[in-house]
Amino acid sequence: MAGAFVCAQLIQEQLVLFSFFHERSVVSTGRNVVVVGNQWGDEGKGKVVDWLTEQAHGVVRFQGGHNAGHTLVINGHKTALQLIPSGVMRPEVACYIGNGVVVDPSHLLLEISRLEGAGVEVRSRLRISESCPLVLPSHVALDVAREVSRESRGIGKIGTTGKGIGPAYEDKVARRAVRVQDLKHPERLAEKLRETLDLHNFILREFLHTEPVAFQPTYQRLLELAETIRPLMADVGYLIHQCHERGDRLLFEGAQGTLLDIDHGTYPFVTSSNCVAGNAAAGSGVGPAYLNYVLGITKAYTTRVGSGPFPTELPIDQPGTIGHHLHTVGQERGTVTGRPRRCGWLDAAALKRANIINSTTGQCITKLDVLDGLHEILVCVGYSLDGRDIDILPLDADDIRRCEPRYERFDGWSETTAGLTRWEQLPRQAKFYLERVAELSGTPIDMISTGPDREHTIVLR
Ligand code: 2SA
Ligand code: MG
Repeated sequence: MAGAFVCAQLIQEQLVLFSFFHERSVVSTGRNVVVVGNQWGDEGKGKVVDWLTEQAHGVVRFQGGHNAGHTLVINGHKTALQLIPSGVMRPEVACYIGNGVVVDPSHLLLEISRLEGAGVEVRSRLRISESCPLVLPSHVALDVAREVSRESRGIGKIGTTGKGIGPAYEDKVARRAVRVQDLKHPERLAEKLRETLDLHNFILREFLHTEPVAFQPTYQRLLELAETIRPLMADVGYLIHQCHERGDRLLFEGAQGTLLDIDHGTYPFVTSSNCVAGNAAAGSGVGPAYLNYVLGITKAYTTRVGSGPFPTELPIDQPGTIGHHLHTVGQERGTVTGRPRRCGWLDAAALKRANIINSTTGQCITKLDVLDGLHEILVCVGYSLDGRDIDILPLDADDIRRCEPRYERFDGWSETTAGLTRWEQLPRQAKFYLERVAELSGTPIDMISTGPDREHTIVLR
C-alpha cells in the first residue's frame, strides 16, 4: 500500500514538474531564481521579474536603493518602482527588502503612497530588514556636490543618479551608518545622526563648499517616518529561511547590472553595491545554497547611463545611424532621471565576463525587436588592446577605454519579431544571431522577451 502511495505521489510530482517545465521552465529548473542584469543596467529586468513572479511566493531585493527604476503598468497607469520589489504588482506575493539595500525612508513612504493611491495594497506584504542602512538627506547633498566637484576639477562626473546611494554605502562600510533598526530607538537615533551629520557637514562645508544639513529638521522627519516604517521592520533573512522551509519559491530581484558592480564593474564608473548574483545571498541574509537558478538578463544590444568606458558605443544623435535607431526605437531613457542612455552593439566579450561572475544558468534576451529592420547586425567578440587580441572585457577601466572592438557581422531581418511567443516564429537570421550570441557569451539562452507585455515571451528551456 505504502509503495503504491509513494509511486502515485512520484508520478504526480513528475506531472507537476512536467507542466512547470512547459509553462515556466526557468522557475522549474530551480526553486529560487536570481534575476540579474548582465550589462550596465536597464536590460528589462522589471518585466521579466513580473513575468516570473506568477510562479513565486515572494520577491526579494538585495542591493542598490531607489537609484533603480522599473516601469510597470498598474490598472492602465504606468508606475515606476524604485525601491519596492516588482512582486508588489501581484497581490498574493510577499515583498522583502534585504539588508543589502540602502533605504531612503522618505522615498519609501512616497513610493508606498503612490502605489496605495493606485489601489495596490503594500504595507501588509512588505517587510524591510532592520539592518538596512538609511539614505539621509546629507547623503544626497554629498552625492550631488561631489559630482559638481569632480566636474570642476576636470576629472569628470561618475554620472550618478544623485540619490545619495554611494555616500550611504560609504557610511555602511565605515561602520557609522544609521540603520533601519535605529528608528526604534529615538535616543540612539539622535546620537548616531548627530555624529554622522557632524562628519557630513564638515565635508560639505570645508571640502565641497556647500550648505550643511541641519540636525533638528532631519531628526524630526526621521521620527515621523519611523511611525510608518516600524511595522514593516523584520528579520528578513529568517523570514526568507522560513519561506524556504515551507517550500515557497522566491525570486531575488537584482538592480543595476553586473558591469556596474562595485568590485567587478568598470570602476570607478560603477554603483556602490555588488550587483552580481552572489550578492543575492549576502544581501538578503541567507546562504548561497538557497539560490538554485541564475537568470542573466541581456539586452539584444548595449546601453549605459552615466559616464565610463563603453567599447561598442555608437553616436546616438544623427538620424539614419544605428545608434540613433537603437536610442529612438528602443526608447532608451533613464527611468529615474530621464537621462538619455548611451547605445551600442551587443558586446559578447563583456557578456562572457558577466556570465562567469554570475554563474548564469541561462540568459533572457530582451528587446530583440529593436533590431528588426536593420540590414546588418554586429556583435563584439573581443578586442584589440595595445596590439594584443583579447576575448574578455578587461578589469581596468583605462584598459577598457583603449579596447578596439573586434566584430562579427550578421545578416539582419526585415520581419517584425515584436510580440512573438514561439521560437519557430522567429526569422531564420534572428535564430542564427541568438544561437551565436549564446555560444560567444558562453551561456544558453532560456528566454526571449519580445515586448513589454507579459505574453510577449518565448521560453526555450
Ligand atoms: P549611483 O546613483 O551612485 O548608483 O550611480 C553610479 C552609476 O550607476 C549607474 N546606475 C544606473 N544605471 C542604469 N540604470 C539605473 N537605474 C535608473 C534606470 C537610472 C536612471 O533604471 O533607468 O533613471 O537614470 C542606474 N542606477 C545607477 C549610474 O548611471 C552611474 O553610472
Ligand atoms: Mg532601469
